[in-house]
Amino acid sequence: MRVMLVVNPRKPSFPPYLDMSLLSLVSNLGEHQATIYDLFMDLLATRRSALALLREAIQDFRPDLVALGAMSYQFAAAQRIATFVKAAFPRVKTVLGGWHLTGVVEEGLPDEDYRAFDFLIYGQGEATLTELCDALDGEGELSTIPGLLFRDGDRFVRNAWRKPEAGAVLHPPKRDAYLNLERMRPIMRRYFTSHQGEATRGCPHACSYCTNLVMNRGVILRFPVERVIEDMKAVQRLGGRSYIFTDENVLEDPDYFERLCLAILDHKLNGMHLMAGVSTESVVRRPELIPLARDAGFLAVGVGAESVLSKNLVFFNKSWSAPDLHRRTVEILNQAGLIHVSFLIIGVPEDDEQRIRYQFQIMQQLGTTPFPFFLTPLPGTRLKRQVEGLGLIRIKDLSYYDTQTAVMDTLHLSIDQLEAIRRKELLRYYLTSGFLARLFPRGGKLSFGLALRYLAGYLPLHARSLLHRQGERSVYDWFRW
Ligand code: B12
Ligand code: SF4
Repeated sequence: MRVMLVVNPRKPSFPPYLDMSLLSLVSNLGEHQATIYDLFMDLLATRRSALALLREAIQDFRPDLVALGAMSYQFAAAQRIATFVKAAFPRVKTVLGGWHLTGVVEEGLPDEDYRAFDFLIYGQGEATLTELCDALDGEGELSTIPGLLFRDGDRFVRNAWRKPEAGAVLHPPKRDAYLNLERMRPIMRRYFTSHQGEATRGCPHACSYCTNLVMNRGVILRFPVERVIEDMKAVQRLGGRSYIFTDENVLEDPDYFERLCLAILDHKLNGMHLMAGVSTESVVRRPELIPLARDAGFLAVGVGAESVLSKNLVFFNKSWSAPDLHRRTVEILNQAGLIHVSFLIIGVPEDDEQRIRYQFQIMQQLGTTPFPFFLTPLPGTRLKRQVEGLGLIRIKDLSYYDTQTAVMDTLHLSIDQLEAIRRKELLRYYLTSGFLARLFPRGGKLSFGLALRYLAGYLPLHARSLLHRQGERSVYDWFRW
């Protein structure tokens, strides 16, 4: 079977990311001939229209199956690509997988919005996609493949859930498995291009707004440290400099993380720029790991704080990450001279202007950069079930469910007011916090170039937050169809 995995071209932010999900899928397809077509990178490299590029790629590779993934805000783009593929190449089968679909399946059977797809895969996809390809080659039955939905006439039949396995053995990412590798090379080598990698997958928590629970079901997969090291070297060989861990919390297992950092130092890979997400509780548990992480090349981390109000954390089912742990986390990170942002979710039903402003101010006083998201009822989450009955959801079009657009009123504020408050608070923060000075921490080893890289990555997102007006399609739709 010839499989072409197409990168969803609807992406919000600079710098460009090389998606981890498709890399893992393409690397575990066994004997099947598979490639990734990074449509996003080709749009960057060529400035041509998306559908013309896609047509060319399909004519070039001649796939039997085109595979697409999508977050909720990207679903319409995946749908559009699949519709195009079915119309222009009727012989080619289409399959959709990923976070959005997994959330939708959690809520019931997908409806006619999915008619451009022949197959749907929910949950982690490596084994299911391989078994689907085997079955299409005549080896095995569709009805016995866990994690698959297949068509019976107009409707989908859903097979049983495929339980993620903590001990699953997955092949390391094939970093060169791109159809458009040559065109991508110059972009891959750029300072700001983020190559993604995995050390662990999964999270033991169940925050109400997060899709992780439906995807990974609390199962945690840890890859051997040597595998991570080999993968970092592969990225280096491609000329990559920035490596982002997609782990939900790279510090989840402190002993494992310590071994990883020591191995990075041992193999002299600490010249790469590493980034990761961390939880407050894990930073505070083993503070001595933070200077070690810095020495190993970790440049910036995102802290999963979400709020400085205990009441909000209870609402998020996240009281294990108490405000005090966040305060201590910021101290530890600042002492080590690591760049960090603290994620902040605003738009909780009880939020009024005062509560939101208070949270921005506290974060500023603590010495961290608030990185705000709007509370978004993503499909399959407990949050969606919680808020549906409250009548607060104003925007139903999922293309806006990017967490940077307010889609839900609070009991006291409309979505327009929420957007206006975020703009005001972000502006106030940038003008009064000494943000730029903090990019060059005393005793830290950051150069101006690195600071610029960091800014290049994060400022457009904030700029979008500042400039965005309700109803505008924003930077996501810059490419031509
Ligand atoms: C790393 C990460 C990022 C990175 C990189 C994103 C990227 N495009 O690669 C950054 C920081 C940039 C990011 C940003 C955003 N993210 Co994010 N991110 C994650 C995170 C933590 C891990 C994703 C990952 O790469 N995991 C490792 C890979 C190997 O696993 P995987 O992605 O789950 O892929 C498996 C399955 O999903 C499935 N699968 C996926 N695609 C496909 C396709 C096919 C054909 C098949 C068969 C299967 C399949 O099989 C894969 C292998 O098992 C997830 C949380 C999570 N646990 O999934 C959130 C998550 C994906 N992000 C989310 C969101 C909303 C965003 C943002 C919109 C806003 C935000 N929260 O920051 C932006 C959008 C950015 C963008 N570029 O599109 C949501 C998506 C939920 C939804 N229903 O839409 C998630 C699930 C977190 C959450 N809040 O619940 N994100
Ligand atoms: S938000 Fe973070 S800590 Fe909470 S369930 Fe999702 S990945 Fe885990």
